[in-house]
Amino acid sequence: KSASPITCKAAVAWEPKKPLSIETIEVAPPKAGEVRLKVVSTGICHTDLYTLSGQDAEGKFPCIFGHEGGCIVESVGEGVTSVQPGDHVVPLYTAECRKCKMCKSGKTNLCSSVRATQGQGVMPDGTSRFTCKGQTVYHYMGTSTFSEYTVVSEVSCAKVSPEASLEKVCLLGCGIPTGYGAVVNTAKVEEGSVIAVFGCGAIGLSVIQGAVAAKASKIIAIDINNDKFKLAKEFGATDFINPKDYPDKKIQDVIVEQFDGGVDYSFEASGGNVEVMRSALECCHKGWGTSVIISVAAAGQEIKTRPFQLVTGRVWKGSAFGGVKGRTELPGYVENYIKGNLKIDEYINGTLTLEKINEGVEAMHTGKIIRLVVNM
Ligand code: AHE
Ligand code: ZN
Repeated sequence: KSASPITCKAAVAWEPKKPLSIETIEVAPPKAGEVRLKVVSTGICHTDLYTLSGQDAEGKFPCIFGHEGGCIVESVGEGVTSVQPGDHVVPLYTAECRKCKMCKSGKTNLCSSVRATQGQGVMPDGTSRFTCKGQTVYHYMGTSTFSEYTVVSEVSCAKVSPEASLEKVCLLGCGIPTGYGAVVNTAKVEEGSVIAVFGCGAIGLSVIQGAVAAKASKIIAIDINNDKFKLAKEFGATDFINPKDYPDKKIQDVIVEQFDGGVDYSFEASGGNVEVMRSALECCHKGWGTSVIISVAAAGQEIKTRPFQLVTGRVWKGSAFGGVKGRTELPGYVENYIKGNLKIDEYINGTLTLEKINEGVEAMHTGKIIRLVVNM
């Protein structure tokens, strides 16, 4: 057990809309039930950019963002038994304590053990482990992986095989399970189903992977950028629709006409566009079609449809982190990757050093990038 603070580099967000600032910070030792991690690699997700934009109702500043980490346990706090120094872990923004009402329900992955304090940017005891220039810096999503070292709760650590490269499995911290799990956990897509996915970024591609695994018969990829279809096709999408090719029609009507009354399942991975969420619901087949909302809409946004859509049997759902219970399920995702049954490398457009993280943030804004991985 380690009792001393670690001094290291981190990308600090001092205030909304400003570039991240590479700073020297102090990371306090883990308290009881906590784990200090050496971050080896981290992805950059659109949600990091969203919170940096100042639109996230839970955004706190100054803060260290990042929630797609590939990490090694550096030290553990009192009472920690499930991981030890040297273990490879993926930090979880959706913890899994296995003791709370949510975990015990068997109906959801939304563990409540640390969620309230996590949303306030602090550890469960109400304090932060990060200091910079004498100032307290907040945690983010219970993970804060844009730092060489971070502290997370034990219940937020998915221990995974050390055989897989952390530079790759970091992407299992968000994008991949979120889309894949929405298909296999939330929708429970059956063999032969016709599915549609709105948006072909990291989440949409992961929906496609999940749909291939579930043996969907048709996988319709929808995006307003034709460039996105190349990778979608490589991942297994069978049909491609660009709504811009139908300027005078609602895209849901196009899908209902072209696909025999609509799809069995649709997935909204558009990056939080509530109009797209409506289209995703309304392209579902009457009587049974189910639509799953995956992406995060800005604070204040609301969805709408005619109630008749639901009265006539369509179902509107949503899931966070693909309904994945991280400590239980992520080791299996890593095994699948090792066996060649799960794509991860294909998402990565390039790598960066922490010093260049703002270039990564800018690149994500262009929409041309699926994922960049920052190696610490
Ligand atoms: N803080 C936002 C909500 C953000 C949100 O919905 N987050 C997603 C994960 S985004 C991953 O890139 C999520 O899983 N939420 C479930 C949870 O428990 O936060 C707001 O609107 O206040
Ligand atoms: Zn994310």
